[in-house]
Amino acid sequence: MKRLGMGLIGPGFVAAHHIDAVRRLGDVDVIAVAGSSQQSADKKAREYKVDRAYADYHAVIADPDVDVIHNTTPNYLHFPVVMAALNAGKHVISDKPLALNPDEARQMRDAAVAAKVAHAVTFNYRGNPLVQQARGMVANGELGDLSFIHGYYLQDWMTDPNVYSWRSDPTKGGATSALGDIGSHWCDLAEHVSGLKIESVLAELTTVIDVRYSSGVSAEAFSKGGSSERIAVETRSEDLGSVLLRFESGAKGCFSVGQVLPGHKNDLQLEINGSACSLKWRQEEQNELWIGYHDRPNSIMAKDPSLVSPEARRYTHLPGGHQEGWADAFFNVISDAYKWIREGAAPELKPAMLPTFEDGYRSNCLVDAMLKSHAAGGVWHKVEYFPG
Ligand code: SOE
Repeated sequence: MKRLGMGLIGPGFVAAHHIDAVRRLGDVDVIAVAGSSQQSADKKAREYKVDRAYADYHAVIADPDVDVIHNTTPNYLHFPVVMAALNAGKHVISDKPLALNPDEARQMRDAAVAAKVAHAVTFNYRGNPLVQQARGMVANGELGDLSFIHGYYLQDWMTDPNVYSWRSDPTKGGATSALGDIGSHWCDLAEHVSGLKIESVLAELTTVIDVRYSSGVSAEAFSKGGSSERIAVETRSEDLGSVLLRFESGAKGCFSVGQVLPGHKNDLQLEINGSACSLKWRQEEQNELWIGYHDRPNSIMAKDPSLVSPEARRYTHLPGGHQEGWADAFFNVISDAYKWIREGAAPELKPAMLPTFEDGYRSNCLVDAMLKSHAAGGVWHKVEYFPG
């Protein structure tokens, strides 16, 4: 079997996990990385043990040994990088949010479909076996009619005002912070697991820390603020927010996001209540799925290949009691993307779990509706989305 070549553009926090995941596949070579300068690219190439380092992302895209581009750049570069890769006929795996706004994301979706290549967005929480177990249970009708879909995604790594990165800079991160960075994951998961689409939203957003102190160097996610000399920068994008949801089926929902909530590290929770039972999955305890009943004791399903459905089983890698984690779920998404590539990337062959640019575009539409709802004073706003 021909080995595939991978090229990575934008080596930040998550880049190492893209590289680990493709190396774990065993039949993909990490050919090259591109950074913002030759110096940073060389440094990352040494760190990741990659032979080729480029200062210009066009060079990775043009490299004939690269079949698949992984885009891990700051948000404002997603559009030019991904469009250049698609124009060159390369398969693309991009970080979320797919784009700065729905218009860009729609163009990226359309270009990917026209290029007939594989396209994926790293909504990586889908890759967890118990998320797929929950999705299967809902799809099989085991929950009955769904009434309420709710939860949160809370973090604390931006609590320190000395944490300043491109995410807080609207020219680089976009108009949104918490919603785009982590609310996008929650909404994707809620729609993916429930099988229902959010029809309209009502958002209340806040910027808790409205002045941050920049050292001039963009901080990686989860890095500490540090103590070098800094300049004050006003931040306008939300670091806290709550959103009410109406689903197309009539089901209701709500979720909160926050990046400045001490003690919450990567605290994503999704709960779905149906007429027959409820399900709850929490990222920080991802090897357990809570099942709630009205007329018998509640139970916990462990991530155990001998207990989960066959569809979920293929995303487990270890026997019951052997904890799997964030990187394993991330690997599952990358693995499905390469499976799709190997099989020719025809739309009908896409693995059901794999999030694509269609999902990335949809996510941009959801966040945009939330921003508009808040800007209008917290009123219901219909999601504007044009399926491909
Ligand atoms: C930072 O908030 C971040 O790294 C996100 O960008 C990721 O998508 C999420 O999985 C973990 O947190």
